[in-house]
Amino acid sequence: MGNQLTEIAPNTPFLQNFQSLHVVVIGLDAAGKTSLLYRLKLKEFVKTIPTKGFNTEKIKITRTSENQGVPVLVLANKQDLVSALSVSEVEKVLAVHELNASTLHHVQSCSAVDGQGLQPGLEKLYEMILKRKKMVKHNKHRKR
Ligand SMILES: Nc1nc2c(ncn2[C@@H]2O[C@H](COP(=O)(O)OP(=O)(O)OP(=O)(O)O)[C@@H](O)[C@H]2O)c(=O)[nH]1
Ligand SMILES: [Mg+2]
Repeated sequence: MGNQLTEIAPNTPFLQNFQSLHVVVIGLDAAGKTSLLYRLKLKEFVKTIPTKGFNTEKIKITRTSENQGVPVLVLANKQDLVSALSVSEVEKVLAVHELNASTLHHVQSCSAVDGQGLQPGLEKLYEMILKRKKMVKHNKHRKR
């Protein structure tokens, strides 16, 4: 699922100056991707059906030098359920520590049902995107 962050969360004040921050949302079947998207867009929990294909045509995931090291936000969804894995368990099963040291990442607990955790998660993602942009710019200058 690919979408513009500004489209997903139009009412997020800190995103207003940005027109084209692209995010790609990936996850297991029934992880809650569509529910999270609706929660962000409509600010409510919407009953979903399994998504066939992708939510947008824009998606194109390739391993190019361009997307190496892009910031990663892991949303540990369904935290309203007692059976949900905790942040540290999710970190462990996804082997987050194996990400390249220069890949900015954050694991955020959240719930599409009540929306908890989504705002801090997006703020962290935004912060990582800005940091990454600065890192890329800095590296370009150093190579000159
Ligand atoms: N309790 C709880 N249920 C959730 C949450 N998020 C999603 N669900 C439920 O999980 C099921 C799957 O949610 P979807 O949003 O359709 O999941 P998806 O990742 O889009 O699934 P696919 O499109 O099949 O890949 C639905 O029954 C949702 O109501 C959550 O935070 N808490
Ligand atoms: Mg879906």
